[in-house]
Amino acid sequence: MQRVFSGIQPSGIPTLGNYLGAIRNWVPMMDDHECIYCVVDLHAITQPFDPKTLARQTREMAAALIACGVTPDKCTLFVQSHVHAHTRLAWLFNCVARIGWLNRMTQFKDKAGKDRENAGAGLYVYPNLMAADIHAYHATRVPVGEDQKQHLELANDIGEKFNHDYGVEFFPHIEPIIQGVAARVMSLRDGTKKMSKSDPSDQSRINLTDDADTIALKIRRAKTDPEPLPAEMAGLEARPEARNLVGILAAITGTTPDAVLRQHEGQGFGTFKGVLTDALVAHLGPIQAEMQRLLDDPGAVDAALRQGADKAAAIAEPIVQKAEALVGFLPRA
Ligand code: AQP
Repeated sequence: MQRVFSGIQPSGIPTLGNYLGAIRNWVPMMDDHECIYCVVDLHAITQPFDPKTLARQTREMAAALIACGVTPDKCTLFVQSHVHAHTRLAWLFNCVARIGWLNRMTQFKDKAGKDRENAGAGLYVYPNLMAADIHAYHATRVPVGEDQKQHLELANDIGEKFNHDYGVEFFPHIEPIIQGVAARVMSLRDGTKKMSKSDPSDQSRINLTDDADTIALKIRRAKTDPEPLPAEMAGLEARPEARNLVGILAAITGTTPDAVLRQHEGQGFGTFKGVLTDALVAHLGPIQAEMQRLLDDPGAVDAALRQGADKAAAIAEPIVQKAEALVGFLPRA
């Protein structure tokens, strides 16, 4: 069975984008892969964050994952900072990766913005930590969006250079499991920008915890255009906001965008947004109820995460100790 690693940052309440693009796909993968799923709090502090809310957000993210069906019994679910193997291997990788490789990473350029000199060093070496997350488990399959492909290539470059430098075949090649473009959910305020949990505008996204009234309001206010819906997706090429709402309804109801259009052809957005709201409320309601039930007993969530961290460390410790031995460190007596 192939070993999968995937992570999600506790940088806010998970959005509909995180759910449709990542979390929902994690569930069926547990049937035929050995899955290691991680709430990556070390990554979350590479961008501005609030130390007062980080722990709560981390637990909430874990509860959201479990509520969406990422059952701790069927996978290894844990918090990144609870397993020290990640940072130890990341340090080795800081010394393996070349500055020139990191300079090519487009996500750093996007996230650092114009004031690059002032960006945190953690944001710069983020891809090395991501490489460590995966290689610490000898994971060979990683579900990623298009935007993360470059980081995965870097993880392979790092693994290969380590193997070459130390004359071993130690870190395996990682294959991406690419999620389709349709899995990319866009902002409700700007159809060219992805929906993001850290977007300053709460109106730009559906949070998994939004109640029915909030969902209805956000969808009602979602940017659209006055044209009716066409018969086929080709007719939505220049209408990114409309395309996004059609894509969301298709994803949430388990059909294709073209099938949605066949059913709603000629409709204006007043009617269509009502249908979309009802579908979202029906789909997210049970997830929210389960998440609330879990958060009413935070001790149980924390206990599940502790067990997950024990399981994760049992896999990662021997691998990272071996890497440290290859580097030549004196073992602790
Ligand atoms: N809008 C999206 N559509 C589809 N998939 C998405 N993902 C994120 N946004 C969308 C997927 O969610 C997973 C976890 O992402 P992450 O938390 O590691 O960071 P991110 O990709 O940067 O997500 P956010 O929500 O935009 O977080 P912030 O605001 O903290 O940067 C990934 O698999 C991602 O592809």
